[in-house]
Amino acid sequence: MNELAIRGADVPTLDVASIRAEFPILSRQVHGRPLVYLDNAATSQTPRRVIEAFDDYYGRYNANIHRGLHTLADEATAAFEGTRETVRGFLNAAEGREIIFTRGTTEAINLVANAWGRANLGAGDEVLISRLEHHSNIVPWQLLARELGFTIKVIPVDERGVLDLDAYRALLGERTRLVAVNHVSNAFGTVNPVKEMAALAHAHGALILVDGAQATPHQEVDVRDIDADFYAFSGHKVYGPTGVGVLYGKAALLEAMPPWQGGGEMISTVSFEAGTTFAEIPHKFEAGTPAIAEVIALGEALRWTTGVGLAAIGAWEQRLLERATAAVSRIDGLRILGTAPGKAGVLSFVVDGAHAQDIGLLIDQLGVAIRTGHHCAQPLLAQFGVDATCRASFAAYNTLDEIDTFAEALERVIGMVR
Ligand code: 7TS
Repeated sequence: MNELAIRGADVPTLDVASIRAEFPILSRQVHGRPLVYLDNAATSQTPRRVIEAFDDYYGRYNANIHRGLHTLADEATAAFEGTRETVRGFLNAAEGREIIFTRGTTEAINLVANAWGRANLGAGDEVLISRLEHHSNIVPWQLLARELGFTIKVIPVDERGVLDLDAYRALLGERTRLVAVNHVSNAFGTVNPVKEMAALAHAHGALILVDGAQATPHQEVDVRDIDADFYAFSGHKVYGPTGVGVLYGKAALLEAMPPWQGGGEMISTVSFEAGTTFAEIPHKFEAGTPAIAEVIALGEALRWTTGVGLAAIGAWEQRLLERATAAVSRIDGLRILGTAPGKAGVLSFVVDGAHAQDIGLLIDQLGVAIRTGHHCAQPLLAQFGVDATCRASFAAYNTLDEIDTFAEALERVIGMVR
């Protein structure tokens, strides 16, 4: 088991063998071989206690929240609101009411665009995004810009996939209203200096929205230290369920924003004569019955993640990344895309004479799950002259043996398609 335990300078040990035992899916076979799951940036797997949270909820206390004066409703409400407190702690937000549950990162960004954006953006204004963005932090701004007439400016990246901070400084100006950037790039793994970027945005009177979908699974996040105005992440990338995510927003900003979706739970009073008044935050932004079981299970996932420790998880993933990088670098004609110093556990690459899609399909036959395609980052891939890459991405439960299996399988597959 020595190989499976790491001990960094002040990083606690990660016992990967016992972590693996908590994930039922990791013992399944694919095409007759043990599953090697390296598509964690798309969706991570869920430990048993997250899966059991669904059983517990539907088997014991399924009820709509915030509205019933009966035992089941009280229990469901307490578990749901308990998760809000878990998320507050996870992000080190100042108050629970700054945590809004959404369907995921995508919906969180659309919420900011539609609620804050519609109230604050117009012709002559500028929104800065980066070339590293996932489509979910590009398209909502494009849709809104078409309607409201503001301009989108793009922070460039260099050949390593590192944001050009001098260009960022030059793009910031008195017209800049918002900077919307990811914390960690899903396609390349680049970790962006969001704290520094936030300070620069604020110095120009602009707000900053940080897309944390790829950061929260790999490192501790402190929204107050970053001084993020908005911060978004998805449950299913951080050992939790699909269909749930979070928007953090500073209380004063959320309070000043109009609601986005209307419906039950987000009102104070509704009257045909006097009109409608809205609930306080966070409920103003949580119209309708939310994904109650998913939110409760997300709480389990975040407690599991912090229990293991994000510093240890991040350090282990660096070991996996180093091993994988060394192994694939030996392959003739293979080019790694995204070589930012200190990048997260994401390995994107292309291979001369072998299309990414073919590699992905064939390596799946050997039980290895990687991602192939544009990773919803077409503007980034276009700069590098490719329309698809293969991407292996790592999680706490991956082993060094799995990395070796992946590298051997990759060599075999490339030999087949060339
Ligand atoms: N932002 C980033 C940085 C992402 O990586 C993703 C999903 C999203 C936003 C959207 O998250 P969602 O949960 O709302 O869909 N990224 C990926 C990926 O890399 N492969 O599949 C989904």
